[in-house]
Amino acid sequence: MTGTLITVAATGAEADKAQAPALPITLEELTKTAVRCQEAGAAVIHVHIRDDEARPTLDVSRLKDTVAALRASTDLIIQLSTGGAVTDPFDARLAVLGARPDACSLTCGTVNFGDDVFANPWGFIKDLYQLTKERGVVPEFELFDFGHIATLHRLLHEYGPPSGGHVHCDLVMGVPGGMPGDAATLVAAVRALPGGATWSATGIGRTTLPVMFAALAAGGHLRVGMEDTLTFAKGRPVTGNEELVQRAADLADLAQRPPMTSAEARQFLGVSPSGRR
Ligand code: KMH
Ligand code: ZN
Repeated sequence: MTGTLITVAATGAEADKAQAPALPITLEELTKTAVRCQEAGAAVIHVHIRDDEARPTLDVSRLKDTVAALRASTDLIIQLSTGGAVTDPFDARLAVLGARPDACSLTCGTVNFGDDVFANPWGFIKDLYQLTKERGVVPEFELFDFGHIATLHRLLHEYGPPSGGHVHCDLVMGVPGGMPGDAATLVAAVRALPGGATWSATGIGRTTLPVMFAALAAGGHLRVGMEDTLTFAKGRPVTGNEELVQRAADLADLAQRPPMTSAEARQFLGVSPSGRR
């Protein structure tokens, strides 16, 4: 059994800074968060950025600055979101790879997303996948529902293995419109994954804890962070991403699968050695 890969999804595109003051939205807030999360046990940071008005943006020059700042201050694997916000056009989502991250998210299908639709048609998925291979960016396959797993099989069958050679997935559970965040669904989803794939899981909102316990019990890895939950316990807002990472790291220790270091995670995921200077 390996250690536990812990990813922090620190910001997301949906939460409002006014309602969640601990949400990191400036570059300074994000780098401070990243340092603290690495100390607490994270090995990967899943990154969404905001503009000067705190709105989500995919501006490539800002993304480049973000990648450089995170590389200068941490050893974390930098995984840029190509999902962005539900309003982002496909060309802007493809252009994210121009910021030269270590890794990126790649969602394997369209899903209802609360009152919105998170659109990921086949044509976009295959174009993004081919671009990750051309640019040497390691994709993490985001799976919000069972149909996304079928599309992942098709993608690998038609276009071959990803950059880095290893398939790692993230089950994003409990999104209103996606698969529910419970143990039975997690086990069924894991059974349907391609042979040899590894996986993390995250549960949105109140499904955070059931999904985390189920993932550890089933031998998976963990994603946590303020993109996915703003509440640490009933009635108690999250005070910072690091406390979510610390809780995941404590549970991983308890499960006798301690958090992977970034160096271990690079080897595990097939990400090339740190670009830190
Ligand atoms: N913000 C969601 C619409 C990703 O980062 O790749 C999509 C999302 C997935 O967060
Ligand atoms: Zn995201």
